[in-house]
Amino acid sequence: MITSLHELKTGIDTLRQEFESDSREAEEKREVYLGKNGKFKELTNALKTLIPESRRDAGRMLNQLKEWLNEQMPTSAQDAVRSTQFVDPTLPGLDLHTGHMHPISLAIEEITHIFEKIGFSRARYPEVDGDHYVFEALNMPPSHPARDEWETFFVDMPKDSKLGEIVLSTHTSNGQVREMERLGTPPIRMINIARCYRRQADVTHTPMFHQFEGLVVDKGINIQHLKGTIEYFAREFYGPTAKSRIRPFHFQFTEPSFEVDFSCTICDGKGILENGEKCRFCKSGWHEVGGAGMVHPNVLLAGGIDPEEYTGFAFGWGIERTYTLRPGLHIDDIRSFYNGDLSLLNQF
Ligand code: FA5
Repeated sequence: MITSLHELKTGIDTLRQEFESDSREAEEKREVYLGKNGKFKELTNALKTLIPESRRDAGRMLNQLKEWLNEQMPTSAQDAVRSTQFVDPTLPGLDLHTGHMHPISLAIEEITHIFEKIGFSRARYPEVDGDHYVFEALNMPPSHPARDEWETFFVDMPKDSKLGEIVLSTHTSNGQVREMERLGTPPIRMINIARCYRRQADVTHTPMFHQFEGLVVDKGINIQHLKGTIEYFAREFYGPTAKSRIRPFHFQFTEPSFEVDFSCTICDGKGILENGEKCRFCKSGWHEVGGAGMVHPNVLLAGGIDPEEYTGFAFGWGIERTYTLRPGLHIDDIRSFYNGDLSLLNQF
């Protein structure tokens, strides 16, 4: 029991010496010296046992001791910085894994932007549409054999008096006559990007896929405008060395019609790699991406436009297919776009 200031001073000095030679970890030391039943608490009992006149000085001495003890025992954060294991608090934190938009959404944004730069406007038309816009207005009357090529999903519901049978649109060309009807008079410069559906599934086909459809109608539009637009897209999307070509083909709604190819980005359109081997990605130097052609006069008529006065071109390409040709991407199976395959998604 402490009964004089002298005894208290001796107790304080002893505690300091003991503390200085104590090799315990800071946390443990804090508990032993400043804890609820710690050594400092023991000394404070003197405040009860000293005569009242000495208590003021005793309080001052004990406060000084407490301050000193606190200085000797840093908080754990300071402790970490001072510890032998160096921590640099200015380093950037751990990179959090963040997601991003789906590649198809990114492509839609990019493709829209590319065409907007040359005066096209994005249009959107129903993906559940009628036979009228998907086939009939596109110069494919009922029972026409050309309809067989579009492996169509029919919706099990009554026919619509104007639209006919309801189908899941097989291509974005259903927007052609809709856009002509919407605008009435040319000029028309539409880019229609939408989901399409066909009864197909393999490494290059999915039952649901995306197309982007260009339609330009005005006075004096010819094949050179079509070819120039295709070249422009190839260079914007694949890079300045990309080339394009058109090959004769047949679609009911364009005349003449073409298939559109872009040069292979692996072998630069040569079909042969630098080491002399045949390019296994393309085999011939080219990849087909979709169709194109000059709008058939019957389609202009269906849209209420006089084919004697106006001409137009149209093209329709698959987004998934267009992506598989992009340099730096490895997409062996386009079904991976839709089954959550991270090896594909992480490439974007
Ligand atoms: C058409 O769909 C025409 N409407 C294109 C067109 C538009 C021609 C305007 C003339 C004028 P095609 O059936 O070839 O054409 O399809 C075009 C592209 O869509 C294909 O080259 C391919 O890239 C993509 N495509 C078609 N079916 C699928 C599918 N099941 N899965 C993924 N992509 C597909």
